[in-house]
Amino acid sequence: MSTLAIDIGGTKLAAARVDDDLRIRERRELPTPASKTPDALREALKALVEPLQTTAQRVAIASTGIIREGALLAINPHNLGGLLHFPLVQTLEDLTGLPTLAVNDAQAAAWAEYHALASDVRDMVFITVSTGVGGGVVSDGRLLTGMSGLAGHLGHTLADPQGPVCGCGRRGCVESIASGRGIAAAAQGSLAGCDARTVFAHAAAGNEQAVRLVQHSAQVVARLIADVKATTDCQQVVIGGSVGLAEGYLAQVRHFLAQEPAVYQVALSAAHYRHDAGLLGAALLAQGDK
Ligand code: ADP
Ligand code: BMX
Ligand code: ZN
Repeated sequence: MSTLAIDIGGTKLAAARVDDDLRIRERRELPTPASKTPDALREALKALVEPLQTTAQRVAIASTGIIREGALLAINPHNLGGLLHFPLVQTLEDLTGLPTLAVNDAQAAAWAEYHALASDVRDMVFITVSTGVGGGVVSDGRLLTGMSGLAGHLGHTLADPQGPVCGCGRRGCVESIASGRGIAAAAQGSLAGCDARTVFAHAAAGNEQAVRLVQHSAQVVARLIADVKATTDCQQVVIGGSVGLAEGYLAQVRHFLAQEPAVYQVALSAAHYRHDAGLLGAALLAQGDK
C-alpha cells in the first residue's frame, strides 16, 4: 500500500508517494501561493498531486493552520497570503477520489519524530521554526491535537509583551520574532526586504545585524523550550523547519537553553526526518496507529 502524502507550509508545498515502510518516492515541491482566495491553493495542489496519485490508496495531509473537521483555519493568515479558511479534505477527495486525512503540520511531524526516538521516550515535543513557529506534543505516547485542533500551537505563546503584533492578533508571540517571517520583518537598513534564508547567509558572512537577528530568534526559541519543559516535563525536544535546521541554529538554541536553570534543561535534537517529518507523520497517521 502507499499513501499520497502532502505537506502544506507557508512557503512551500511538498508531496510524495510514501510506502507503508515509510520509504519516500517521487517527492515534488512547489511554492505556496500567497493569495487570499482558496482557488490559487486549489490549483497549486492540483498541479502538485496530479503526477503522483496513480498508485496511492489514500491521501494524508500535514498542513499549516488549525485543522478542524478536515478544513484549514489559519491562526496567522499572514503566513498564507491572507487565506483564512480552506476546505482541505474535501478538495483533495475531489481531486483524487481517494479517502483523505488532514492534520496540522507540526502535529504530524511530532508523530513521525516520536517514532524515530528510543522506545523509552514517551513524552516529547516537536517545534518547527519555519515560515511560522509550530509545535506538536506527544504525551505518554499520545499525540495531542486538542478538542478543536489548537493543541501545540507553541508559536503563539508570549515571548515579549512589547514585541511586534502577530498575525494571530496577539502582541509579541514567539512566532512574530523567531519565525522566518519574523526574522525577515525585523531586518532593516541594508537587510531590509531580505527573506530569512538571505539573513542567514549574511549572518554566515559576518553581517552584525544578521548575526543579531538569528541570535534573537534562537534565544526566543530556547526560552520557549524552557516553558515547554515546565509545561510537559518532556524527555526530548526535536527541532525542524528550514530555520530550525539551518546550519548552526540548533547550536545557538542549545547555548541559550544552557543559560536557563537546570530544571528546564531537556535533550534537544534536530529532526531525524529533516524536511520530510510532516509528510511522514501524516502518512503514519493515515496508516493507523503503530
Ligand atoms: P514551510 O514553512 O513552507 O514549511 P520551510 O520549513 O522551508 O517551509 O520554512 C520557510 C522559511 O525558512 C522561510 O522563511 C525561508 O526564508 C526560511 N529558509 C529556507 N531555507 C533556509 C535556510 N537554508 N536557512 C535559513 N532559513 C531558511
Ligand atoms: C502558524 C500556524 C500553525 C503552523 C505554524 C508553522 C497558520 C496558517 N499556521 O503558527 O498552524 O503549524 O505556523 O507552519 O496559522 P509553517 O508554515 O511554518 O510550517
Ligand atoms: Zn501569534
